[in-house]
Amino acid sequence: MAETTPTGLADCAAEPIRTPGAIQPHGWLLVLDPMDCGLLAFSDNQDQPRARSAIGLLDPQRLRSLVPDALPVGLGALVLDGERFDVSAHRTRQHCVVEFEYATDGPGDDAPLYRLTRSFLPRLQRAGELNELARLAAAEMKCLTGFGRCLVYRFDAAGHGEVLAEELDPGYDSYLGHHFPAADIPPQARELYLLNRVRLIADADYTPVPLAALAPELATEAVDLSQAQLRSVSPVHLAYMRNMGTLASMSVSIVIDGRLWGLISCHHHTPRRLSLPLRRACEHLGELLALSIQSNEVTSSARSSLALRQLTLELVAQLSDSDASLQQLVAHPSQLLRLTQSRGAAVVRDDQLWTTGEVPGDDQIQALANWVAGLGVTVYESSALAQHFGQAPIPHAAGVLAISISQVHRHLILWFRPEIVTTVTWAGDPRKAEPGGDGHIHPRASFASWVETVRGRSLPWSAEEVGAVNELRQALIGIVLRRAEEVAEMAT
Ligand code: BLA
Repeated sequence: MAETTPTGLADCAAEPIRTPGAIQPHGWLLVLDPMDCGLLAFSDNQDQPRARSAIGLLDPQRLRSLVPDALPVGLGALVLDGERFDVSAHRTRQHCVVEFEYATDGPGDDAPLYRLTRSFLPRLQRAGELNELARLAAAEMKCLTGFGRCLVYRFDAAGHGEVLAEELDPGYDSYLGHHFPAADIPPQARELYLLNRVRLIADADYTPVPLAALAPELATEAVDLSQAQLRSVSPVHLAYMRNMGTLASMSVSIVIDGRLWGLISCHHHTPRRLSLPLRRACEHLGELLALSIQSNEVTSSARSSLALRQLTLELVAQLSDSDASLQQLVAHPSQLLRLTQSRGAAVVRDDQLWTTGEVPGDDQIQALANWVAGLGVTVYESSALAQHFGQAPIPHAAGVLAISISQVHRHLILWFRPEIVTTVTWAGDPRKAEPGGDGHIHPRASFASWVETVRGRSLPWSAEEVGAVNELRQALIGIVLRRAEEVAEMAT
């Protein structure tokens, strides 16, 4: 990716988003003592007598039974002075937090959950591949929530995101296929989104409501709001939303193997609320999608590993039948190249070299082999070799995969992939997150497509390909050892 201005991005990562000391105004919040349910603090849009009468309506047994760090539990609907609220509560390490959201007119029962299991799940199960899963999820989310734009968004290894699927109303710009830089969502936010799986920002123009403590010793900036539905969000992110023309947003985490794989992100041009039960259904949608993606990944990885293992066995069998010298591998170029989907390969045995297909010059290969051997690794892979080795790009070797067969000798096998020039469409120039006159970092102002041409890269090596050459390496070591034993036996 293009260079991102590092200045100020550390600020983003340092923002204490779990403890903003304030909430969004579409409800109010009480901080209670977890033992005696006494009032410790409340949001400033409430007064003390009303806060106390609200506590009187709650079941203290239920509040005391909450488990610290667990997700909030719904306490149902409650009417206070003629006004209806959706109530939820959770325990932090120190406090019991109770939230009262002004009830919305949206669906308030379990109908969305029923719909999810009845019609969405079977469709997910029938879907063949990732893009289809993502498309179904975007469509279902749009249907459930009525947001104007719903995106399914996947993070790559560097944390940049790519929009895999979207569902739009007229008047919403398309972001399909667009990439968003990692800096848009700083690390502490990603960490938090593993814990709380759904976040609603009802109105990006809102005025935060501060918490007020009854006792001076309680610093409201220290109240942990990580799991609070009403948590006030980062002002930088609110500016980001406004720049995007989005006044309401909701995002749902897609968590696979304990990792934030991506988000389902929803936008609306105007302020928008969703009821607690509906948000819960959205959370389940995210879980169903995550499970389906995971099972899809496991199946396709197993299928590809199996095919590669067969190829490895064929290669090894041919080698065992011959006089078992490493250079025999290039005598079967099609299998050797197919194993890693590469265009050229080389066998290096000390100063000797055998090659097949499209490869760099002999001297370049030897220099590269020297360098790889010096790294002291058994398997080396890069799909951007020029960033790591040599001053200039090497022809035919934008990407290299290599195995080292011996710790003593310079015996290596290398595979080469050519450069693939790609274009990446970013939603706005990612370098535009810059410090403003106030010294703080500001999100970029434009999300218009910005096309970057990426050079010097090959297609990435898959985990299965890296696994396959590692297996080949083990087998070759076995063969070499057996040959050495045979030679020793013949000598005695
Ligand atoms: C949070 N930034 C976020 C979130 C999203 C994005 C989805 C999570 C919001 C939530 O779930 O409530 C970014 N929104 C996107 C992206 C898409 C989208 C990529 O719709 C793509 C479709 N943001 C910046 C810069 C900073 C920054 C420069 O652009 C830092 C100075 C900060 N973003 C920032 C912070 C949060 C955030 C601090 C956390 C907000 C919070 O939860 O309090």
